[in-house]
Amino acid sequence: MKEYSPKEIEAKWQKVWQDTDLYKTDEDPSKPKYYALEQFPYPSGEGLHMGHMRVYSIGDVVARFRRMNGYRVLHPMGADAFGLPAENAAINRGVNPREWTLNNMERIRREQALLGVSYDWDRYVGTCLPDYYKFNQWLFLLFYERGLAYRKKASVNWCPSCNTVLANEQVEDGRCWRCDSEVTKKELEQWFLRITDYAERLLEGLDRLPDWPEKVKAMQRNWIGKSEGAHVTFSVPECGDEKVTVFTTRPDTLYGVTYLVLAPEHPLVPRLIKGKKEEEPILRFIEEMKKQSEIERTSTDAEKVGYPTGAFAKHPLTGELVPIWIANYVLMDYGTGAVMGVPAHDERDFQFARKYGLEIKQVIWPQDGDAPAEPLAEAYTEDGILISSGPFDGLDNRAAIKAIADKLQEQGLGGSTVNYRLRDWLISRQRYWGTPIPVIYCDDCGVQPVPKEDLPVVLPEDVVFDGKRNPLTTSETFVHAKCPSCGKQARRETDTMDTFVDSSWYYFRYTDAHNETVPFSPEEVNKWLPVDEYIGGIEHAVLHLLYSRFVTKVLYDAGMVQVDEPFKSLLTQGMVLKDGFKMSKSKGNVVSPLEIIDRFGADTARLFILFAAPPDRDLEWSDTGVEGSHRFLNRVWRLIVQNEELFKQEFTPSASLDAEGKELRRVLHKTIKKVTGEIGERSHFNTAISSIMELVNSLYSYPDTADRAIYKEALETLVLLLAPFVPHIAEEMWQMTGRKGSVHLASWPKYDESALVLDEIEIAVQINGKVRDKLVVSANASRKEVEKQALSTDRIQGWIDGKTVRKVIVVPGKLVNIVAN
Ligand code: ANZ
Ligand code: ZN
Repeated sequence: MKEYSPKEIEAKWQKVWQDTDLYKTDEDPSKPKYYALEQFPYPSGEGLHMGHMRVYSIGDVVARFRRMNGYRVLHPMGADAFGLPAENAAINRGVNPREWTLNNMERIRREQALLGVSYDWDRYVGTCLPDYYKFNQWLFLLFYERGLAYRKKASVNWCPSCNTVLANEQVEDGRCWRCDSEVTKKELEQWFLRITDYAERLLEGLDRLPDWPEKVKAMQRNWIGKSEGAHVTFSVPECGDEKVTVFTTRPDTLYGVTYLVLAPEHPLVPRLIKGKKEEEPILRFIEEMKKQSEIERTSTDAEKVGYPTGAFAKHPLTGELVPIWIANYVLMDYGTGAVMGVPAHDERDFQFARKYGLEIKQVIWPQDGDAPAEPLAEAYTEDGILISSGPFDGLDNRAAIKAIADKLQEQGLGGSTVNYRLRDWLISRQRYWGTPIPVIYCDDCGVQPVPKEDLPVVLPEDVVFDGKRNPLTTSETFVHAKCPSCGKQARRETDTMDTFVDSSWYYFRYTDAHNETVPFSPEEVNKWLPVDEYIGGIEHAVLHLLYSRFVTKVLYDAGMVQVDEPFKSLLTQGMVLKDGFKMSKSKGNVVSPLEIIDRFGADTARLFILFAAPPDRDLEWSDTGVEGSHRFLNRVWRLIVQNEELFKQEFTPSASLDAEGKELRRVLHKTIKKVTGEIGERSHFNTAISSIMELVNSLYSYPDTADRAIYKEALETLVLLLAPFVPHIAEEMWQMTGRKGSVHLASWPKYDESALVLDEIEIAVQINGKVRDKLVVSANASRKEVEKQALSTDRIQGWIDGKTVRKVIVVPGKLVNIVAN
């Protein structure tokens, strides 16, 4: 018998598929569209790991399943190819970052192909290639024209090890997302994209994404951090009535304000302390605060440290004077950088007031009645009735939130407002291996965007990589440019873009990958978007997924796309673990996909990975599991090879099947139904596979004497059901069945609901409670009929011989109990 030889058949079919362009995107407009997308890899130089293997296997099942179900499917691949590792390789090993990256891209592409994935390689997108990053620059200019790209001096996150600034989204617990170094602050002139303009729409859009994991949506909502409240404006009489505005979520507590607190970095601070005895120590304190991280400053158990400025502010409604302090727990980049202190009703303020002996004034009281005589033992943060609040006394505090905000609005002293935690997206990077920001600085004309017809601004090669400065600043040819407006000598921007800009729109580019004039044409993009299933890691829950949603909304506003949410459904795949830990070099528990493919074949590797867990759960690597998958494929293989003769024969389906034939038909249709639902509706590939395994068991135990037509049909259907999971062996077996064409273009089997109904069932026959026989009866037989049949079998006759039957109990569908003595 022909042996199952994965090496041979996998290489063979991969070549055939490539030579026949089998996975070229079907553009037939009469078919419904389906866009299946996996996050593209970063070509790091380490090749494919198990995480990749998992995500591509999942995506490939989705794409193949949809193709067989009559969809025109877009299933593209590319590489997210800019970024630091290429540049670090240049610094440490003197290699050329471009060559290094291109080699790695080639390698990962080769390794992806070994998995037998069904990509349309003609639409390949590599973000470091000038024909792609040209349009990164084009889009930057679009943002600039729309007032959504701007430059400002800001205190930004600086990673001393990566030698570059980071976006807020790239700082995790005060550390660099890439290298884990502690992030510090630096004052720099930087480019930002105005994502905050879209805060509300980014929130609202989440409500229209029922097929996204709740967890990811919650993380995005939390990141955007919407908070409803009010602005309240105090004035400082001793500083020429200078205004200080605070943001509060509790304007109802306004009459309880006993002091103001400014962030140490607040611009008013130097003027408040000028020439006072407080100036010296406060300036020292401010310097110290600059070194503390945001986390240290704001966590509730962190020590609250403050200084009085010696200045006073006037309360907007009472006209009372309250002292102005500065303190570590107020951050400059949240709200207005200033807070009104209400110690009676805010825990942090309470601690602060206790520590520094500031007045605590209660203005909300749980009951309708007299004001409290006792001082508060802790902050009262519940709802209640207003007291000591002038004209608002007796008002329910919820109503007072609005009433007081309205009053402030009326008097021009503030009013209701919404605040977001989200900050604008800082995209400048002081690094070489990225998209140059297309801007020129002219002494006479100022900031000049590079005209679109001059794109791309190409990365120069005459640069020095010494790890001490941005290499772009060392290129004479790059830095000197002509002003696009007046033609005089000018200076080119040397910052490059955050690589998350590159990946925020690549899924649009796939729809029109070779367009040379625009990033993509509306016509092509609208044929495919939104992405129907996007598969990737949870680590991008906020970063990539938030940026992509933002960019999509801007392109929607610019009329370039018809969707304002790019990813209809999101599948975040779990991790691959070994011995309970995430596979990683440092843990030394890495299993290489290529080794597994080499030993068992890609089909076994795919089957194992898809069978071991549902896609969104963590998966525990198991050598015995891999061997089990391999044995299963061998078992299927033998089944098909054994029947090669059968496939040459034609059968006319018989009008009435024998009992075994009927049962096989039932199992077959049950399997089709199960597999179809598990792939198409729930993405539970593991349970789909286990029901295919049961079908294989039924085929093995099917008697030679039973109906052949249904047996042959079941074998062929088995091959179809396996095709999305194990594409090579399925293709080979499909040819053995004598069918023409590729199994991957064949139609997915349909199930017949009426075949699922059991028409015969097996029941037990007991005598005095002990099982003595089994009986096959028609599923809709009456009690009387069942009783009659049970009493008439030879075995039962033997058991009751010489006894008197006292009673017969029939439990429909289960058993018959005969009482006899
Ligand atoms: C007075 C007040 C009274 C407050 C009260 C709360 C309770 P979220 O929900 O996070 O938006 N706050 C405002 N700006 C701040 C800053 N830059 N740094 C630190 N704290 C700041 O919280 C808003 C509340 O956090 C605001 O409402 C303000 O304190 C404080 F009984 O104002 B509240
Ligand atoms: Zn100029």
